[in-house]
Amino acid sequence: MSPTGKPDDTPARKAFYDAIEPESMRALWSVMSGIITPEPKSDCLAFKWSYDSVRSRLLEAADLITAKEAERRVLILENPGLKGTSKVTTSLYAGIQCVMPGEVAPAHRHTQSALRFVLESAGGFTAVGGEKTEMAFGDFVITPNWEWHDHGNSSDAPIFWLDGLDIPVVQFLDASFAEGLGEDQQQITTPIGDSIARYGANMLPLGYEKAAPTSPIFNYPYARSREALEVMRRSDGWDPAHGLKMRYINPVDGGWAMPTIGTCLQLLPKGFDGAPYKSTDATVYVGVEGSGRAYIRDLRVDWEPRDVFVVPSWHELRFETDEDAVLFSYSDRPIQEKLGLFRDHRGNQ
Ligand code: GTQ
Repeated sequence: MSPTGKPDDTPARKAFYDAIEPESMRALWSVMSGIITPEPKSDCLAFKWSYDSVRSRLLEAADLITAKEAERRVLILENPGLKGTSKVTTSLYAGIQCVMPGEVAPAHRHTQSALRFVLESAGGFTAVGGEKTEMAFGDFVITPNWEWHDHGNSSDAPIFWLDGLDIPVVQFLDASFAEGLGEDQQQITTPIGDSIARYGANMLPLGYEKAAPTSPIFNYPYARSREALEVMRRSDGWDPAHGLKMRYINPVDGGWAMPTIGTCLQLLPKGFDGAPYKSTDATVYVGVEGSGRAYIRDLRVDWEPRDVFVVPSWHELRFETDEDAVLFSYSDRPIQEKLGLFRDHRGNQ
């Protein structure tokens, strides 16, 4: 097999392709080089969304529709190379959600898994599976698939967060189910803070056995994650490409916190001049603190807090900073690892 070449389309061959097309057949040799590529090839483009623009568009949207009528008032961050697909990468979805003071986003559930990364919140909350959690800046909150969830805002300022979902994966597998509860808010059956106390204190209830593919912790508070990075920076152990990069784990088995989406928090120190790196998992980044530059193949992205940018599969990426900076990121790496597909590469070429 020639990984790059494709046999010529002679007139007789073309006539043959046309003849078999109505019979629902296609000649493999006429398409093979496009479907089995020597390296990842994607329509997904490197791109950045400035938070200020998305935020002001969301406030415009708030004059047009309530969170309740919309069910979720979200502006999808649609990759410019994947127009009309509601995808940020080939496998993942991103959106920014806004809940105005006093509003609720009514309870529903679906087979898609969701993460929230909180961008602005003085009193936002979400309820998942009978437990409520407050949402504060930088918190990473999980909605496991098929769990009831509703969101609300009891403060006097709008709240905003980044939604990351595996919508394209579920769509690809034709496995989407969804239903509304018929009530704005689900019943709360568990005290606030129960999950993190039970599963997030480096202990587990004796005899606890893994019951679901998703972490039983559903809010990983920023204060704790950030503190870990701050203490770790005092010693060596910086990665030449990633700075200090930590992955959020499921405490039950040490695996990724979500079965389909891998999430990380990383600290890039002031003056970081990162080594080039590429991997097969297209990744969505969001600025948390500080600012920096990402060089993604030929594109330079200058990011600030709350800006979102996407790095497509197998695109060389390099970071530079002039001040301390923190980034949150997510990708489909858990799926690729389970399937033995994940690859990465350091250095040029
Ligand atoms: O908050 O439940 O961005 O169901 C897309 C679909 C958010 C949500 C999204 C959803 C949600």
